[in-house]
Order: sequence, then structure tokens, then C-alpha cells
Amino acid sequence: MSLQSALETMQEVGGGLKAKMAEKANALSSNAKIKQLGQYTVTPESTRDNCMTTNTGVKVSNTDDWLKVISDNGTGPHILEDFHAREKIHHFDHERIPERVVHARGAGAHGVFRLFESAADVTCAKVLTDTSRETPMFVRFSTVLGSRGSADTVRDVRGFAIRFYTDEGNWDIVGNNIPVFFIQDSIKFPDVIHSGKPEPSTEVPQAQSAHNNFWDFMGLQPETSHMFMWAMSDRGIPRSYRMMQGFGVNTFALINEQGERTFVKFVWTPELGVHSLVWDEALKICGQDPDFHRKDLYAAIDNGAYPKWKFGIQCIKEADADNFDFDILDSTKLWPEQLVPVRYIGEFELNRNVTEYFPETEQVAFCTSHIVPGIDFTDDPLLQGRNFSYLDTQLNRFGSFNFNELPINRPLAPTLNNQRDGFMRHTITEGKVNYWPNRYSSIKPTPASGGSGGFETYRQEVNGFKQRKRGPKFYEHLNQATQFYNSMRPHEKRHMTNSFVFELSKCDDPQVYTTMIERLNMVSFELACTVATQVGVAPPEKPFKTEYPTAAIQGVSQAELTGNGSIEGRRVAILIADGFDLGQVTEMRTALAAQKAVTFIVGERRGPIKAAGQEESSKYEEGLGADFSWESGRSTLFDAIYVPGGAGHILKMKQSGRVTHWVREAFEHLKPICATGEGVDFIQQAVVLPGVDLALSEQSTEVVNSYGVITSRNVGLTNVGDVAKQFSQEMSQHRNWAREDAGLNLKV
Ligand code: HDD
Repeated sequence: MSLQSALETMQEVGGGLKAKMAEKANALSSNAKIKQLGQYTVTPESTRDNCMTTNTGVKVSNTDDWLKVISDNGTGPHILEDFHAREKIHHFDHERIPERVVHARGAGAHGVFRLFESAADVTCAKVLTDTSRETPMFVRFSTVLGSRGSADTVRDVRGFAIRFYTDEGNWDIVGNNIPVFFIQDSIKFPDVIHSGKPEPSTEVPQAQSAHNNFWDFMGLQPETSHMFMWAMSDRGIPRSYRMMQGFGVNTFALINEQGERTFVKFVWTPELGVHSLVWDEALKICGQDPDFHRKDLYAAIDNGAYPKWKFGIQCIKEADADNFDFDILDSTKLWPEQLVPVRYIGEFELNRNVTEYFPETEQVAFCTSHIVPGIDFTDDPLLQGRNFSYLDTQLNRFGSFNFNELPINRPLAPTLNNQRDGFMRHTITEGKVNYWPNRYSSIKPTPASGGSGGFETYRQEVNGFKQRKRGPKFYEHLNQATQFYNSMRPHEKRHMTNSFVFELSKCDDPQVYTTMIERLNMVSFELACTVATQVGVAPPEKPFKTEYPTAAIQGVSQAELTGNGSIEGRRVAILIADGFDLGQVTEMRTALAAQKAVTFIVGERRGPIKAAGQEESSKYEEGLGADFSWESGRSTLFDAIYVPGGAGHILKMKQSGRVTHWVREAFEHLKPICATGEGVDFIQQAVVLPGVDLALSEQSTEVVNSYGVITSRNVGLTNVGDVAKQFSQEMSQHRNWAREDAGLNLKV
């Protein structure tokens, strides 16, 4: 392949793919909710003559100078009369609304839900029974503790709130990426959140659970044990919002046509698998790219790599409700899949980015109480209080009950009732009366009639005494925490141990970390001993229990959730300097682009990098344009690294400590690394792979895969494809845990 044709091929790969994606994006831009939002969307073209106006529609002639009384020296006092200037400043002064008290930092996207199996046996909710429907959705991902301006990749639980704009009204599942919660009763929510938020005396730390107050609360409140094990696992540092499971956490009820009740938990699992960052990487990204997750989501959707989740239900019949050794209404317990299998009945895809952040992602107002006929609440003591809190908090954020009239919250189902007026009322309702009953009876409550009639609460018998108490099974807090730990693979256990060590080492009050070691001993003697030694506390003398549970929970280890082998949206850095082998780069890019991975050229400088053979040319613009320089990019922001051949470029790379660090850091973070031709020499210099002499492959076209480092020294153009195949296979597994098991990551 000539240099010229190689460059042209690369342009075609990029251009063709983009055009195809744009086509798909247009086709998808028109679900009913998107059309509805279109009525409220303005563009420069929708104005008169592209002219800026005031908020009352008057064309503006000057927006740079406040109206003044100008004296001879060219200055003078402002005039209050300037209605445009006052409107502009007033508006700015009032631009902020209170940020969410939790989950303040978020990223949203639009999508669509498709049902492939009717759940009519358990519910009459049309959204879960009518397989011919496509239901528009809006989803918001978030961190919990940090404020709006905090970083994305902190260790934290992630919010995963999903809204279905059904024909019967909005249905929200305000979920998380972890299936259990810290506390059992909603009255304790302010306590758990206060303990995690910045300490009141100093307002530090920001977006961190690694401080005295958080671990003080965890140590003193045994019911948190299961959830803090999850938060300290890899689930607390997801690689991408696209690679997280979602859980409704609370126990809801489904009601079928016959009026029968089934207890249900909702779960959704990503097609791309559940994957996480490694801790060192997550920490670095907080500084290198605090918007890492929101950018990742935006870029994937923008490039047509639409993330998808299978949507499932776990059901327990009313008659079986008492047959478990935990209370099925306790949100600190999950329903193990081996006991209650997930029935996947649908899927959703996010296929459209928001047009403007504030009116969509910031103003979306989720409430657990937004349900539709066929779905109902249970006595889950966490859910009951949530139903109160979400509506209350929206009133604080919006200052008015009319927040459901905002475009993003407005249901697709028509709304009509006698609730009128209030701040910022938009709707104009015809008619003479705003009360019921009235002499016209034009609108009236409608009796329940399956999924399409009025909402009717399940007829549940309730009797008892007013008390502040929980059911007897609520008092067992440790079994599932231990079972979760038992379910982890060795590398997952190692990561958990290290996170406890990190977090508790940030606490400087010995009472806090000593109590926490006691608490950990209640979950696992082994874990408590390892953490204690590292944190500087005497390990417990003996196990807290004579026998800890030995069972594991199915489906909770991320090793069981690696996805469908796709590498869509994976970011691959190609490291080059002048004199690189353009043929190899072209072949590799084409092979990866075919699988919708996104490649980036990272060069010795940004701008054109000359391929071997082009070096003599004096024209600056010749060469392959680098997206980043070795200095401006960082290995942490990519999923994998490729170093192509080219004697000249390898010579330069070997002289750069920065680019050597790139490869070593990626190796330490267990990422797939690929090298061809002379690129292999560079890898050999940068990392240590015991028992593998990469030079051996010099004489053959063999592709060597050692701990996720894929090399082919004597690669002919014909087999870059084979190398790419092994490279993408390795990428689809996300990280090479065997490298960590062998301790190689720390030997670079
Ligand atoms: Fe909550 C926001 C998830 C318990 C009170 N919560 C909020 C959001 C998510 C969750 C994802 C952000 C929604 C968005 O993107 O706008 N919360 C959960 C889960 C819980 C949970 C999965 C356990 C099952 N929450 C919980 C309790 C209470 C609250 C027990 C109060 C008693 N949560 C709120 C809130 C927030 C909120 C204060 C703040 C902003 C908002 O509601 O809209 O009402």
C-alpha cells in the first residue's frame, strides 16, 4: 500500500463511519418524547432574521455597552432605564437553582425501551405487557456525595435513575449501580448522607467517603455492612456509565389483571459488561479529566455506539414472601439469583444526547412515587420514606409544584385535573370549574380497569400497633456481607482489601478505624486481619464468629458479567513519532474501527507526524495528524495502547521518559498493549514479562500474547488483522487480571 493510498483509506474509514452514524442518529431522533421536546427547542433559525432579542421578543441592537450619560471624556454613570442590561444581569444573578442535596453531579441521555416478553402473568402495566410498544426514556447517571463540580471517577455509589414516558404516565425507577442500600429505614437517610458529605466544621473532604465521619457511622451502624462491602468493591469505580448494572433496590409490587400481587425487584444489565477502573487510575483521572464519565457517555452516543441494557424482573409470589432467611422488604439485602432468577423481559438503548444540559439533565425531577397502574409500592421501610422525600426535594429545587410542566418532566400522557395556579404555571385550562364534584362532570376519576384505567392501590390488609420497630429478620446484618465477599475472585478481594486500607488510612481518629476493624471481623476474619495490619491496628485475636457463611451469591462478581465481547466505544491510543510505519497503523485502525472502537493518534507533538519515507519532506502539513501529544494525553484516558513499527520512530520513543511512562502506566493498570514490528523492541524495554523473550518472535510472524501484551515482531501487512483480532479479544475482557495475580503490574 502506498503512503498516499494508506492516508486516503484512513480518511475514508473515519468519514464513512461518521456518515453512517449520522444517518442512524437522524433516524432515531424522532420518538414521541423527542418530538414533544422539539416544541420547546429554539435554534438561531427559528428567530427573526437571526437577531438576538430580549426575553419579551424585542430585537437587541447592542448588548456590549450599558446605556450611560456619556460626558466629553467618553465615560459616565449607568442609566437604570436600560431594560435590556437590567434583564441580562437580573437573569444571570438568578441563574442557579439549589443543586440536588445528593446525586448533584450527573449526566443524562435519551433512549427507548422495547419489551420482548410480556409480563402479563404478573402485571397489567402496559409498558411491561405490550410488546408492540417502544417507550421513550430519559436516564440520568450520577455520583452521590460530590457537589455538581466534583470529579466523575471518585469512589462512590453511582445513581442510575431511569424514566419511562409511558402512554399511562411517567414511570420512574430511581436506582443505583449497587443492588442494596446502607440503611433499612428512610429516617436514617440524613444521617448516612451527612456522615459521607464534607465534615461540617471544615467542609472537607469533597466527594470522598475516606474520612472519619463516614467510617465512624459505618462502624457504629451494623446494617451498613453489606453495602459498604459493595462500595469498596470495584463497583465503586466504574469504567463507564455504559458499563454499569442498574438496580431499583427497593421492593416494589406488580399487580396483574386478576388483582394478584407479586413482589418485584428491577434490574438492568449492560450489553458491554460490568467493568471498572483500577484505583490508581481512578485517582489520577479525577485530576486529568474530571468529566471522564460524562464525556465517555456523550462521545459513545455521538459516535453511534449506543449503550444497551437488558431489563429484568425478579419476582416473588405473595405466598412465598416469608420463605427466605432475610426479609424481602429489607433494602440492605439482595435476592440472590440462585434463589430468585432474573427474568429479562426487555431492553433499552440510549441513542440521543441532550441538547442542553440545564433544561434536561438538571431539571429532570425523578420521584420514586411516579408509578403507573399495574405497579405498586410495598411496605419496604426505605421506599415509604423515599416517596415522601423526592417530591419534597423537587419543591425545594424548583420552588413550585409546577415542575412537571417543564419539558423534560412533562408526561406524554395528557394531564388534566383541578390542581391549578402556583409559581410558573404554564398550562391554560379551559372551563369554569376547578373543583370536584361539579355541575359539568367533564373530567372525573375513572375506575381501575387493568393497566389502562385509573390507578388503584392494592387492597392490602393492615393491622397492628403504632411503634418504632422493624420486622425480626431485619436485625440480621452480616450474612450477605460475608456471602458477597465469598463471591469475589482473588483480584476482586485484593481490590476490596486495598480500598479499605486506603479509606481507613485517611481516618486519623484511632477510635474510628479500630471500630471498623471490629466491624470487618464480623464479616470476614481474613479481611479484617489484612486490613488491620496495613492500617496500623493490631489484627483481631480471633474470628468474631465460630462459623462464617460459606455460600457465594450468583451473578455479583464482575467476572461473571463480562458482556457480549463487544469493544464498541473502547478508546485505543496509537503512540507514534516521526518515522512510524503508516501501513501498520492504517491496517490496525481499519480493523478496530470495523468493531466501533475509537482510535486516537498520540504523537511526539500534536499535528502532523511524518511516516517512514515522509521524513525528508519539508512540508509541515504532511503526515498523520496526532489528536494528542505524549505530554497532553495520558494513558489513564485510554483502554488500550498500540505501538506500531518503524525504526526511526522507535528510536525517538526510546529516548522519551514520558512515552515510556505511558506504556508502563498502562501495563500497571492491566490494560491490553499491542506492538508490531520494531514497536516490540520498545515494549520489551518498557515492561517486564517473565519467561517471555519478545525478541524470539523476531524471525516469525507468530503473534505472542503474554499477560495481555500482544506482539508480533516480524509482522507482514497481511497479518496485522490477526494481531488486531487478539488485541480486540483482550480488550473485550477489559483488563488482564492474570497480570495482577502474578504481581507483574508492580514490577514495571
Ligand atoms: Fe435517593 C436523589 C437513588 C435512597 C432521597 N436518589 C437520588 C437519585 C438517585 C437516588 C439515583 C438522583 C436522581 C436524579 O438523577 O435526579 N436513593 C437512591 C436509591 C436509594 C435512595 C437507589 C435506595 C434504595 N434517597 C434515598 C432515601 C432518601 C432519598 C432513603 C430519603 C429518605 N434521593 C433523595 C432525595 C434526592 C435523591 C433527597 C435528591 C435529589 C432528588 O432526590 O431528586 O430526595
